[in-house]
Amino acid sequence: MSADYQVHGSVAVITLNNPPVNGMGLATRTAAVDGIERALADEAVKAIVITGAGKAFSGGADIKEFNTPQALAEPNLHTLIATAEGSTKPVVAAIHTVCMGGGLELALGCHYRVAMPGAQIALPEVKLGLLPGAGGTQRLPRVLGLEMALNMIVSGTPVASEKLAKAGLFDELFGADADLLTSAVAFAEKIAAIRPLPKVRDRRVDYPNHEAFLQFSRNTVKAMSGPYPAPLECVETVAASVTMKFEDGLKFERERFIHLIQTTESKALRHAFFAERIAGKVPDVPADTPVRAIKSAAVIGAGTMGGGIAMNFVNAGIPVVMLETTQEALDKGLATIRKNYDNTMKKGKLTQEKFDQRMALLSGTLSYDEIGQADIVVEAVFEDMGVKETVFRQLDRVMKPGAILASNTSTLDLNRIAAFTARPQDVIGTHFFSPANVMKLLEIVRGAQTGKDVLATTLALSKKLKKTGVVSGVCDGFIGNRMIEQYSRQAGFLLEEGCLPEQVDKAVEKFGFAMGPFRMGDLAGNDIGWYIRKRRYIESPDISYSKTADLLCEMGRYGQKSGAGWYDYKAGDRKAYPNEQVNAMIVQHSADLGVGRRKVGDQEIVERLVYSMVNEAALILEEGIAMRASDIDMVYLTGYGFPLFRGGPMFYADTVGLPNVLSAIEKYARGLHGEAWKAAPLLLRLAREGQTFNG
Ligand code: T1G
Repeated sequence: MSADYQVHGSVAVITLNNPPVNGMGLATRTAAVDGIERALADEAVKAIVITGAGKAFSGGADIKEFNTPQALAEPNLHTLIATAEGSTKPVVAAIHTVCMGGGLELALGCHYRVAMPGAQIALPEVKLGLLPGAGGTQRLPRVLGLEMALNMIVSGTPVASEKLAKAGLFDELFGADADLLTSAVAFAEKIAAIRPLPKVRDRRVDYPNHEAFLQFSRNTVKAMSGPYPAPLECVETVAASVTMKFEDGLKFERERFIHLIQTTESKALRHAFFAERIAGKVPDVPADTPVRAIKSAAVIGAGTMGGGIAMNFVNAGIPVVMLETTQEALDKGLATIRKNYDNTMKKGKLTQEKFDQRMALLSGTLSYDEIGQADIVVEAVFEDMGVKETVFRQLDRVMKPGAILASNTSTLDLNRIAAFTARPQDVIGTHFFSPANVMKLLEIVRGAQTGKDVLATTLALSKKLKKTGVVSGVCDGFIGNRMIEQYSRQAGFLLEEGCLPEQVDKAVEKFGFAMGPFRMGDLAGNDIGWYIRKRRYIESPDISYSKTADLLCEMGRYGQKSGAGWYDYKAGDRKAYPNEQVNAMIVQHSADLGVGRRKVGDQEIVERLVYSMVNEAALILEEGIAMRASDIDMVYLTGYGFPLFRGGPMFYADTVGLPNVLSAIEKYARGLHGEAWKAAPLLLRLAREGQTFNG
């Protein structure tokens, strides 16, 4: 778990070895420094090669170590790089597959760099709310020039090594069939006696009139970086590579890096990075659980959801047959998909060849008997248990043994749906979010009898469909919709107490949500919530709701699809215009309830919408519906437009401090509709113990 040392002829080879991506944690840094010192002490060694084992040269500093003592413990990354650069024998970085972040910074500190084609080269720190903190902002411009280096650092986007062949980063780019170790050792022997040793730090960055370029860069980056401080810090530190001496630039970079690593935005981005990766891990389903082959799919229902779902499979190269009840509905569904791809092609994001390939993977039928051989079938029909029953009884009849039977239900009891079949172990929930071909989130609902291999297969499939798969247990609304239910309840109560839709939406959008609850309702369709509430009024009469949203639907104002909802919409214009009748209805409803309207501040609006979700999430965690708080964060970051720079509702609550969240909840429990504010036991316990949701 560190670095291996071997001598090949007169060349010492140090192989970074910290799976999975040779993150440069303390043990790896220590072993690499020891290796260089051992090579320097060995008179038989004339040159040194540093490379990486497995699937990377190095993915950079070990992010898991950040904000812990190990991250800065000696030898830190600066010391390792200085040891390589200060070596009296030439050090060659032999790069393959992935060379990123601190890995590239180490390579830049070496005297020479050789690489295989196809390696991903990047300084992606900005994506973690950071900047290259081990000399990258000072050395990369000295190799690639100011503009190319600035673009790579501010975007964090990987560049394939062969695209940098002529940019001066590599002293040699080997052929695709070369053996990297053999070629790197041969290169090292070739340059072993050359002096002086070339050091990137000795080069200069020449860019005439650089101030004008840097000012233009500042203005451009400031305009696009939103709430994130890192992009602009990247510009300022890269600027130092031109305006300061190397050592001063290095010092300045270090200062700004240490500032950024403490920011909430960076901690949120790092939290999301790991949350996305751990979401696919299920403690009782081993990583080597055998998965079923998914080479073909069927989708029941060619409506908005069914069409979007089908596109996911087609985009992943999996043939799909769509089933509808009428030729007209089927033709409409297929035509919509064709139009979507056509629009993408018109935007230049899809070639004609790809368009044809995808359309060739798509077919339709009216007969259940024609879908039986599909490896997975996803039902995307009307959200009504009776309709689901009819469909699943048919699927149980026609689908081949071993086919996975998936439901796209967004709230209904998956165990009841599974019970309509003789094979509940093959039934699972795959809750896509609209538009299904765009939204990354896929809630994977694990039924009481869902087989472990079915769950493992569906998790693997979510990756193939480029979705973020999050496992949920069975409850009304699963994770996302169960929480958004509380968010919507509070939004309704706020209308009764003194707010209008525009004020609530603006407050929540200022907090960072992509869209407030009322604009969202108009987009998704207010009648969907209306239908679910009517079911809930019967099933759970004890739960109070504001009737405002029902009154809106009784006015026939279902949202954008009916041309009017909480707001008015004009043809071809997605802007939401407040409507006087709706606002009058809201004010009148308060009077009918005998509720005196009052001025409500933005903070109360945000607290009531976000903390009501956090409190419900604490119950979801406690009931084991979600496996971990970070999964809940992933649901909201990838499916509900929660602001990424706040890390998700649970991370945000941790940032605010659970005792503060609890005291706000206790305050609202004393107010109107206090019945909606019963603090979850888990929240009470964690707040009392000074703990956090994300540990
Ligand atoms: N540190 C620790 N673990 C890492 C890691 C890293 N840098 N990169 C990846 N992992 C883990 C990841 O959590 C997962 O773990 C496994 O590796 C596979 O990852 C001073 C401060 C390298 C392109 O930002 O972009 O250097 O789930 O599923 O799709 O200037 O990982 O298996 O337990 O993503 O093949 C800068 C981040 C760090 C690169 C591989 N470097 N990583 O993609 O696999 S900061 C980065 C990636 C830094 C210096 C600064 C990708 C990848 P597990 P994966 P992949």
